[in-house]
Formats: sequence, structure tokens, C-alpha cells
Amino acid sequence: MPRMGLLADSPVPPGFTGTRLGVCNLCEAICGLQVTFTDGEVTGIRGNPEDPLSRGYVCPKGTSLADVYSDPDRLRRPARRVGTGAEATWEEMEWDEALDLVADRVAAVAAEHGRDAVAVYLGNPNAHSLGSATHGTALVRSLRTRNRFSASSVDQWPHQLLAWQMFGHQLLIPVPDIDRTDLFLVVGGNPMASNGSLMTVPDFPARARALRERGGRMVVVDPRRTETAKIADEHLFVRPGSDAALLLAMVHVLLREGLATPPTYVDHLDELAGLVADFTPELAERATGIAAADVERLARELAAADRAAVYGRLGVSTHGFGSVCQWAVNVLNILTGNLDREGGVMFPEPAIDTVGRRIVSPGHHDKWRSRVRGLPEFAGELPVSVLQEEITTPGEGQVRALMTIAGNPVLSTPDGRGLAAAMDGLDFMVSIDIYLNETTRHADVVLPVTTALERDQYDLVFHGLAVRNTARFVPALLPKEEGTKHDWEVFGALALRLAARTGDRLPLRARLQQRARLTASPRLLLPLLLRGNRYGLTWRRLRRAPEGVDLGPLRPCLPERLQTKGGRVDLTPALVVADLERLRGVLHDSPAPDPDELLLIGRRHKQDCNSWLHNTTRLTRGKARHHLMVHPEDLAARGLRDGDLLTVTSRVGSVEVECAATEDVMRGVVSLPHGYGHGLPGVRLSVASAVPGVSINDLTDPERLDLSGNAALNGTPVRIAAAPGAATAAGSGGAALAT
Ligand SMILES: Nc1nc2c(c(=O)[nH]1)N[C@H]1C(S)=C(S)[C@@H](COP(=O)(O)OP(=O)(O)OC[C@H]3O[C@@H](n4cnc5c(=O)[nH]c(N)nc54)[C@H](O)[C@@H]3O)O[C@H]1N2
Ligand SMILES: Nc1nc2c(c(=O)[nH]1)N[C@H]1C(S)=C(S)[C@@H](COP(=O)(O)OP(=O)(O)OC[C@H]3O[C@@H](n4cnc5c(=O)[nH]c(N)nc54)[C@H](O)[C@@H]3O)O[C@H]1N2
Ligand code: SF4
Ligand SMILES: [Mo]
Repeated sequence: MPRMGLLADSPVPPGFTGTRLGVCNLCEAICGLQVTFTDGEVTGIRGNPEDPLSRGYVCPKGTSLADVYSDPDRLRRPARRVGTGAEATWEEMEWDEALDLVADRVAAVAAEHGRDAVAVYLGNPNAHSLGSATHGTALVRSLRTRNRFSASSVDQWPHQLLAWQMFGHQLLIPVPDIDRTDLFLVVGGNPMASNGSLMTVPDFPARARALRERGGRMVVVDPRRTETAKIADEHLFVRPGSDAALLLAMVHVLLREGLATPPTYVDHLDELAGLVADFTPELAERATGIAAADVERLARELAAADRAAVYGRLGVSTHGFGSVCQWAVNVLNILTGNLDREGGVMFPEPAIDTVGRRIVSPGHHDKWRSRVRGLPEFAGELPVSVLQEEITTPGEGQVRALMTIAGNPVLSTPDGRGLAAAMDGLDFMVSIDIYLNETTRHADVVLPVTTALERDQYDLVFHGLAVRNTARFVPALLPKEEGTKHDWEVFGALALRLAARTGDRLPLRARLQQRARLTASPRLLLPLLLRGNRYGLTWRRLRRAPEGVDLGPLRPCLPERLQTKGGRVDLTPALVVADLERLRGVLHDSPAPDPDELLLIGRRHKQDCNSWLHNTTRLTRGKARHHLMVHPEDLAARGLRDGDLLTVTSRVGSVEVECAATEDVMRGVVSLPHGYGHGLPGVRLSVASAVPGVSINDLTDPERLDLSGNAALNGTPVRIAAAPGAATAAGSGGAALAT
């Protein structure tokens, strides 16, 4: 029987054999782990059945956490680039020298060209790191730049914008109460592969099974018959980018048929009826391809269900009308009485309430605009789709230095190839990252940090989005290697150095306080953050339960928890309502679609983690999964065949990739996975560089945006043709169309 180090709250000793509890920080499901050690090495990672939220679930990615830790390609010391591109070499640096150099160069750019000449981009893993929450924000704030960017504007800005507009706080996001619902309508999400998003729902497969076993139904609306669609009771193909017409038509039906039962704390129901009057099921049918009768039936089923939850995720967020879609999703839940109802959509109540305690600001909009395109900020950030032009367009306020923190925007933001080229024109770039990848190869200095198994973790963000109220502090399992630094140490050290150089001369007392805060570990801050929590959960109790403390199912909490002025919900938020004209324009006035054009959408696979987890053979062996999925009839119409090498061209670029014929995508739609395209010069990823595939974001377009400023990554118009020189059905004369 292995020793269970349950109460241990320091890293395992050298040569340890036994089991310790850990946590996976790779996705929003935040699974609890049992990590087995043999002679100090990790020899097994399993789900922890004692975890009250994840209940023993683990996915293939979770078991690869130790691969990241032991990856020989991972950076462990600061590195400085000498030369460029394929010829670049990297020199290791001492920490103090590297931190001083970065602070000197960043401060020099700010001094010479102004604070806005320094841009910062925060990537997705920041949301999964306690140290980033407690110390990263201080570093970003210390830059005092308006050119702040993050992966949020290629992901969930529409959700945040609507949460702020309707519920008063950008993180007051309703979460499906999946364990108690009877009808789960999933629009543009694939939790069977992604394990859920803005819905922390470990073990989605078992929860979906339980839904069916208690007589409930799951309906999926998606242009692709996804892994989730395949286990659903019903799947409806929808034309990419058209969902707003579907969702508003459902609102229309509810109001027309008198099926709405909204709570008393909402305003502007009458205005709403006027706004959706022309969004009929017939219009929805023309736009989406879903029959008007099905649109009506879906609306009626929602109204009739005792408990139903409408969930719209990435597919309708990274979308030309993402904000209208998220608005309509909220309105559907409200009108059917499902907001704040058990089995509907509910607000989690985390022990550390980032919303109520204002640890995160409620949100704001258009306090400043981007210099070149004049796009408004949201919640203190500009859309990352403008980053490239802010670097390349000369003039006052031009971005000349860039800091990326746990982000890979070259693969994850629109026109990544163009952004990569722009990076080479910067005066200085620093990346806080663990790999030399497609983005960080452009940096002058890379500052690495420790990885998940070496860090303390408390999920400040995801307990607030989880389908059950739980809290869990998991201490670091592995000792930090000699000469490495935690992310919070790097953030703190840089923030202090920058403050010293950029003339932020605080009074001595304030300076000492700042130093104390920035040098205190996150673990020391947690007891303060826990103070006064609604559960009376003590730090002592939390520390003794690395498997997690169960705080119970989600509970109704409205209108008390609304953060809006007056504690009411506006059903017709002005910002979003203003976008309806643009939507009407697209629905009524657009020219007929070009028959040669196809609409490109993204996808996720179970073994991928955005762009950065391909450097492990555990996750990359087996059948290749990088292909462009195309409907067989779309291939045949062009004289192309399954497996052909194709050129895919959009307004911004083109790529060459093999295709796979499948009826799982609807006609007129093609799909590429996101996060591929690693074989670039200078990328030091020995396994990943050999993984085939191209970057979908060499095709996506920074001009295509939602009202919020979020990139419309999905629904990008593309054309396909046989790649030059490739043998194809057309090229070999094998298809009727060839002559
Ligand atoms: N076309 C298209 N584009 C998309 C998407 C899509 O579906 N389609 N999805 C979008 C979404 S939802 C997201 S969230 C973004 C993600 O966009 P990004 O966050 O820019 O990209 P990631 O691939 O998550 O890159 C994470 C980076 O952090 C590094 N890293 C990993 N762990 C750590 C750590 O602990 N500390 C530090 N400092 N660095 C670390 C990795 O090496 C990598 O460089 O991509 C978006 N882009
Ligand atoms: N395995 C794995 N898990 C992950 C990640 C990963 O990279 N790999 N990334 C994590 C991150 S950062 C996030 S944000 C989440 C995202 O989690 P999800 O929201 O589940 O995202 P996707 O799996 O990309 O699913 C989006 C779906 O939208 C569909 N879609 C595209 N365009 C449209 C449209 O116009 N209308 C409709 N109705 N649907 C459309 C796509 O076909 C796809 O099935 O996943 C997280 N989990
Ligand atoms: S579902 Fe997400 S959190 Fe759970 S093991 Fe997989 S990657 Fe980790
Ligand atoms: Mo994301």
C-alpha cells in the first residue's frame, strides 16, 4: 500500500515513494489528481476519486503533466537571443542580469516613447495560475500602458461584456447547473473534447450520461457533428456565424406565444418584444439552415421544460455576433425562468468571491481607444486583433516593446503570421514562458518559470465558474529545481525593478508595503483572501483538505448578488441592442454567398491544449489529427479527393494542408484544429516541430470582429484548391470535373 501523503504540505522529499494529491491546471475542469512517485520520480497520474468536484476524472492531458515537468526542451534559466530566425542562438543568463536587462530596456522604451509604447499580452495559462492572479496583475499595472492585450479577446469577451451589462460584473457569468437540468441546449461548445469552458465541469461524459439516465435531453447546435453532438439526443447543423438569427427567433417565439415567465427583477420586457419582432423563425431558417418549425419547437421545449439551461460557448463567442448571441442566451434563460433556478443556469458562490469583493473590477467600456483603428477598450484591454497594426503603424504612441506572459499569439490570434513579422520590427521583446516556440523565438529575452507540479494552486477563477461549490488548495508536489523561479517571483521582481526605473517614486512607507506584497508568496495571501467568506471556511481547514472541500450544490442567489445599479437586470442593454442594425444588414442586405467560398471553423481535440502541449509523444503519437475537414460533396464539386494536399486561402493568407472527407461537417463548412503549425525556424520543440499541421490563424482575419472587439475567428471565408504540384483527383484526370 503506497503511503498517502494527505496532510503533507511541503514538496515530496528526495527519493520519495508513495502518493500525493495534486491538481491539473491545463484546462478549466481543474481535476484533482493522485500523483504516484517512485524514488522521487512521477510514475503515475490518476484522477482523485475523493475530489468533490472532479470525482476521479482525468483526461489524457492530465496524465501528461509530468512530461512538461521533465521535458528537456523546457527552459529553466533565462535566455538571451543572439541572431535571428533559424540562425538564432540562445545564451543562458543569470537571473539578476536578465531581470535588470528586461527592466532597463522596457523602462528605456517607456521613457523615450511614452508608456503606451510598451504593450503586454497575457495568454491563457495565466487564468490557471495562482501566482499570476496574485502577482501578475501588479506587473501589468506597473507598466501603466493602455496597450494591454490578452487571449480573452480571442475567446470570451462577449460573455464578460454581457455579464457586466446585465448582471453588473464581468465575471458574474451564469453556469449551467448540469447535474440537475432536464434540457441542456449547447450552442457552439464541444465539452466532450474541451471538458467545458465558462463551465468548470470535470467529467462531462459522466454528467451527460447522468442527464440522460434521469430522462433529460441534450441538444447541440453546431456546424460540425462533434464528439458532443454524437452523444446528444439531437444535433442541428447551423451555418457558421448565423446563430444570432436562431437565438433571437427563439426569443421572438417565446414572446409571441406568451411563453415568457421572467422574474420580477428584470426591466424592459416590452422593448425587448419590439426589438425581436422582425427576427422570425422564417428569417432564422434562411440564415442558419435550421427549419423554422425546429426553431419554434426548440423555443417551446425550452419553455415547457421544468428545468432547462441554454449554454453558448466558444463557437458563438469567437463569432461576428458573439455579443448578440450571449445576450440572446441570457435572455432565453431569463424568459424561461431558468436564470438562478436549480437545474437552470446559476451563479457559483466561491469561497473567495472575486466578484463581490471586487478583487476583479466589474468592467468598463470605451474609456480609451486603440490608436490606429480607434477600437474601444473593454475592461482595461484592447482587442488583440489590433496588436499587429499598433506595432507596424508609425507615429506617436506606436508600440515598440512587447511583453508576452504565458501566451502564444503567433498561433492563437488572427493573422498570426503577420503578427510574427511585426514582432521582428520591435525595439525589444520579452516573453515570460517555458518554451522557445512560435512566439517566444522572437523575444530578445525569455524568462522561464516553474510548472504546475512545482507550484501551490488555488483556482481563484474557476471555482467561480464551477457546476458545484467547492474550494481546494493544493500545495506544490515537487520541489522547485535549483536556480528556477516561480511565476510570482518573476512578476514581483520585474514589477519592483520597473517601479524603481520608471520614476514611480512612492513614499517610503508605501514602497515598503509594495515590496512586502510583491515578495510574499501567494500562499501567504490566501488566508487574507479567505477572510469573511460566506462558508466560514478557515485556512486551516482548507490546508488540511488538498482533495477539496465540498461547499454544496449551486444555490439561488438573485436578486441579492446582482452587481447592477438598483439590483435589476436590463433585458435590453444599449450597447448590444445597437448592434442589431448591423445584424439586420447582414441578414437582409448581404449579397448571395459566393458558391466557391467555404466557411472555416476551428476545433479542439481531447489530446491538444491550445498551442503548447504538443512536445510530448504521449499526446502526439497515433493518428494525425491536423487535417482540414471537408464535406465529400464540397470536395467532389472541386474535383478533389480525401487526403489531397490543398491550398486554403483567405483574405489574409494561405496554407497548405491535407484534407479529410467527412460528413461530420455540414456542406459549405471546413474545419481546422487550432494550435498547430509548429515547424517554424527557430522553434526549439523537438517533438512538436515534427507534428504535422498548419496554423488556422494564418487564415483568420483581424478585421473580422464582434461588437465587443472579440475576434470573429469562426466563419472565416476561404477557398480551397489542389496545392500546386500535388497529385489530386483533378490533377490526375480522375474526376468528371477535371476536363
Ligand atoms: N482560430 C482559433 N484561434 C484561437 C482559438 C480557436 O478556437 N480558434 N481559441 C482561442 C482561445 S479560447 C484561447 S484561450 C487562446 C489561447 O491563446 P494563448 O494563451 O496565446 O496561447 P496558448 O496556446 O494557450 O499558449 C500558452 C503559452 O504559455 C506557455 N506556458 C504554458 N504554461 C505556462 C506557465 O505555467 N507559465 C508561463 N509563463 N507560460 C506557460 C506556453 O509555452 C505557451 O507559449 O487561443 C485562441 N485562439
Ligand atoms: N482538449 C482541449 N480542451 C480544451 C482546450 C484545448 O485546446 N484542448 N482549450 C481550452 C480553452 S482555452 C477553451 S476557451 C475551451 C473552449 O471550449 P469549447 O467552447 O467547448 O470550444 P471548442 O471545443 O472549440 O468548441 C467550439 C464549437 O463551436 C463550433 N462552432 C464554430 N463556429 C460556430 C458557429 O458559428 N456556431 C455554432 N453554433 N457553433 C460553432 C465548433 O464546431 C466547435 O464544436 O476549451 C478548453 N479546453
Ligand atoms: S480535463 Fe482538464 S483539468 Fe482535467 S485532467 Fe484533463 S486537462 Fe486536466
Ligand atoms: Mo480559451
